Amino acid sequence: MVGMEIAVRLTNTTVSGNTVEGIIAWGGGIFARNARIEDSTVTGNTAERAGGVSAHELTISGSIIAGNTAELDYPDVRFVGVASVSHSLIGDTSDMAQVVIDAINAGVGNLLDVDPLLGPLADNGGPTMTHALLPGSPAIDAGDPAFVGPPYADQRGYYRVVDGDGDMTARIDMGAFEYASVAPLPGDGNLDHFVDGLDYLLWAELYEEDRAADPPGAPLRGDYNDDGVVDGLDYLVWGENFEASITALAFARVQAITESVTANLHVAETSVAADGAADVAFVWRAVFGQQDRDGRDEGVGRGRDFPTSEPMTHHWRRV
Ligand SMILES: [Ca+2]
Ligand SMILES: [Ca+2]
Ligand SMILES: [Ca+2]
Repeated sequence: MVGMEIAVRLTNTTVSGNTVEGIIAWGGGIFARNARIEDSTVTGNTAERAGGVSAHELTISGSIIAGNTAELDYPDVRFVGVASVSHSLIGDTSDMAQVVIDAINAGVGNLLDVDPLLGPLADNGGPTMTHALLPGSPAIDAGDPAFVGPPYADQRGYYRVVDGDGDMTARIDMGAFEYASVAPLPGDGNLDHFVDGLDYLLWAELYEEDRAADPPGAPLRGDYNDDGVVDGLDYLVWGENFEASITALAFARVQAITESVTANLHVAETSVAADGAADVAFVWRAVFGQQDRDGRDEGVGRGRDFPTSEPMTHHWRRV
């Protein structure tokens, strides 16, 4: 078993359907000495103890840890030592000491012992499967109200800070999935809802970028026609969509459509590979420079965080 000295950092990631078995099988979803879970969803994992997450030092922000199961105790979360929890939902605090629960309650914006109303693991758009937030989920618009990004997209690559409850105020959701969001406008490489000169600069910077060098599933900004390379065809897409924008009102219309079709989402495969293959979850993060709407460009760049985790006894599902 590997794990006690490992640090894991997840951003915009779903950890779903993992199982660990055995006498010291702790942490069905995540088992680490130091775990940092940001804007992520951990659900449907199983272990003897601590079905969702087991860690010594634990930081959870903007995340959902719910719907995990344990044979003995701590269905969702167990930690020893330091924990910081903010703007997150923990579905079942059973077996956690009252002093710990009190400390989490004293944190900012947490929801304890409530059902996040997650859909099944499914293709909800984007390159990877996610658990959608269902209409009425308490996680909708329940993230940090001050959050503006990065990340600027949810796990699917859809716009991140979106008004999900119709109050005309855009606010990030808890978890890896942004409710009522949409795929980016073609040409909107920096995900600011406008197709403008900044997106041209991004395309120019990434021109001839080789997608094969990127981690699987990572969106390639600048690839505006989604054919895997950044070339002159993407410039044409940018030009065709120049000055397009998407507004909060557009999102409100999308929300209404989303609610009418949610019941038709198909149930996707949720089992983990039986061969025990330990695919390491990758974490990508596109980081762009700050710009303002007056057109002043303060720089455009990008980078990615790669996992600090190594294959463990867990069956990591790349999500
Ligand atoms: Ca939202
Ligand atoms: Ca843009
Ligand atoms: Ca392209």
